[in-house]
Amino acid sequence: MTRALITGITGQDGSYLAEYLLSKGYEVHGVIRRASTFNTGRIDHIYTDPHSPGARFFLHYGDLSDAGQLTDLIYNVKPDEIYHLGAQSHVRVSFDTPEFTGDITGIGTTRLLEAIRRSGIRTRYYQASSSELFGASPPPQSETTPFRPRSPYAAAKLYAYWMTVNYREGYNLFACNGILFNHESPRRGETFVTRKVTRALANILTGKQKRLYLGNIDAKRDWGFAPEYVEMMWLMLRQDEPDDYAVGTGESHSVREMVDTAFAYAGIGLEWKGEGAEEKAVVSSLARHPSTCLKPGDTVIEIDPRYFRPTEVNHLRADISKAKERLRWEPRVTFDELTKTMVDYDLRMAGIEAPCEGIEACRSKGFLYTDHTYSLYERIREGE
Ligand code: NAP
Ligand code: G4F
Repeated sequence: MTRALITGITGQDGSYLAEYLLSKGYEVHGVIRRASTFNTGRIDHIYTDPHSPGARFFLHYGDLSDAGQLTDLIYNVKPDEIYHLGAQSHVRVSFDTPEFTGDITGIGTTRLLEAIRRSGIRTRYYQASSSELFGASPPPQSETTPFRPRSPYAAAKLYAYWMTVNYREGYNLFACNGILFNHESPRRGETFVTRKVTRALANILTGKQKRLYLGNIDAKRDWGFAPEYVEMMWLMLRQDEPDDYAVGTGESHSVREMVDTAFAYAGIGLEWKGEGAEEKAVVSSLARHPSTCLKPGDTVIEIDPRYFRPTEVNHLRADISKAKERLRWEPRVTFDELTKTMVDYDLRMAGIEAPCEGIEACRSKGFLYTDHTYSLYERIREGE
């Protein structure tokens, strides 16, 4: 049985990857951090008692700041594949915590690579690199585009990228960098912009929230569907030779377009008024949800400069020619379907009937190993 170790298993990607690998018959080990509150909401539904016969899912306490524990873990588990997804992954937060981000996102990678080298095990290694590396380089961005990082997070990921290449070249480690563009899902962290929008939309419809405050709504991103991207991580480790791949959809949209698409799907037309930090969106029409909390003319979105970044990445759009050619990969879920799926789940989570066009689209495209369950969501659905 193939054995995988995942850092960051409690995160968006880690949780989907764990489900995906379990569906392929893997034994999956995950590193979790001790926290004073539960941080396993994304993986509770796949947890099994390690004592039960045939258990294939195991969690271990550890932290990317703790080299000794990482070395012990790797030596004891002896994974065939390691997926290093753990990181302080929030770009805006990295400006507030640059040193911590460098330690965990940057040096944490070296601790793990060293743990592999010192334990002497043979393994395949996936590094969660990021399109943030491209920073100020204009789109489309590919594996050969110069890296021009624009945040402490991106600088830390740049260091981790090159350490991965160095361990591949210096120690013959089968190590791949997946340079992944933004990918989202109903499990996306609540403070990343897409999820912030879809959650706020549901809250506005139920009257729990009056307004959504955003930063730079003209920034453009290449947004894909997270479950597709974890399949790519696995695929990279299946190749004869280790290499680095850019993974995205090849399409980009602004934050403003994402907001318009999400609100329109929930039946709310928006009109944008004003400019810069004074810009706001007011309700221009209400269709599907006759919400008692909203009426035409209501302001639902405002700009809060607190969310601006000292240095912004204006436009990311992937050139995925290499992944297409070498990995025979084509993205399946469109921006429209992704947005609808996220809205569907957040509406349902808020107890509102959802159109379910997004959920149906994902089902029809074969993501059958997951239903995006959050244990919290399950409890709500079952009325507990
Ligand atoms: P995420 O949801 O923020 O998950 C991050 C994971 O890292 C969580 O499990 C978190 O644990 C863990 N972690 C944080 N600090 C840690 C520490 N000190 N020690 C051990 N674990 C720690 O991120 P994601 O969206 O799944 O992304 C996965 C990886 O891909 C990250 O490295 C991210 O930077 C990278 N990436 C993401 C995207 C994207 O668009 N999603 C694109 C390119 C690259 P807790 O749950 O305990 O906080
Ligand atoms: O959703 P975001 O916070 O994602 P960002 O900064 O692109 O980073 C994500 O994708 C990277 C891959 O390119 C990953 F490496 C990284 O770990 C993370 O997953 O912001 C997207 C855009 C930015 O331009 C931001 O300035 O949305 C803009 N934005 C506008 N208003 C906002 C907001 N972002 C957030 N988080 N919150 C806002 O209110």
